[in-house]
Amino acid sequence: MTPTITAFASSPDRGRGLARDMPVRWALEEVGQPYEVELVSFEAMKAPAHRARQPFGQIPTYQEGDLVLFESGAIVLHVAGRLPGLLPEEPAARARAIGWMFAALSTIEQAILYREIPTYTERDRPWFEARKPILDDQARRRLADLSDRLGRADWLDGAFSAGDLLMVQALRRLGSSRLLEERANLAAYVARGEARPAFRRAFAAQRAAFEAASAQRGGD
Ligand code: GTB
Repeated sequence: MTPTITAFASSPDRGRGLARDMPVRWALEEVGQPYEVELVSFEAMKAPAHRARQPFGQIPTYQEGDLVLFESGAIVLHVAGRLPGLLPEEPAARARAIGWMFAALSTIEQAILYREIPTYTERDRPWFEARKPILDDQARRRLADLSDRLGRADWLDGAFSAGDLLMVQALRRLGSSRLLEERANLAAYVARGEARPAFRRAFAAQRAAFEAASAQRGGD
């Protein structure tokens, strides 16, 4: 059965592959699983029909027969568990790869988002300029630890895994920020992930969806 995922009809990231359908698309491409995409508007996302599959009114979701899943990490884990390519067979290595998935989402991405979100929500507040370097340093500490662990390796624990997929995607949120530039091995790690054919296919697909939506609106 071909799974269907949901993604933004018109992504606010303007096709930069930062929305959370991107790791799901990437995982599906890595394991060679064809998929369909249902594009949803902001309005449709908040409607009861979509909330029945995603309680928070967000994308992405994943439907495969009777199975309906939300949370991009859970979806990537499900995809990685169904088909080979993203998790090692050996039980201990598999458990460690899953550990890296959680580290990506709850340790690294969390620090990146703590730093990023106030730039949207608190920019005009009197404390913002004083708080910014504190948030930068918190993220920097996490990145330094990750950089030390990665060292000169290509991937976090042997072969490329779902842990690397989510970690690279989390680091992509930093864009071309100096925080990534400061850690050359992490910048190279992200570039290695982005060079994977599966990443490129996923990226092209979400970019095409954004461009089609933008052309429909008359370009912007
Ligand atoms: N924990 C959930 C998951 O991982 O699936 C989080 C899902 C989520 O945050 N979805 C966002 C959403 O639907 C889109 S991806 N937001 C609409 C809403 O909450 O009303 C987050 C996102 C949005 C925009 C950018 N961007 O513009 O760069 C990047 C990431």
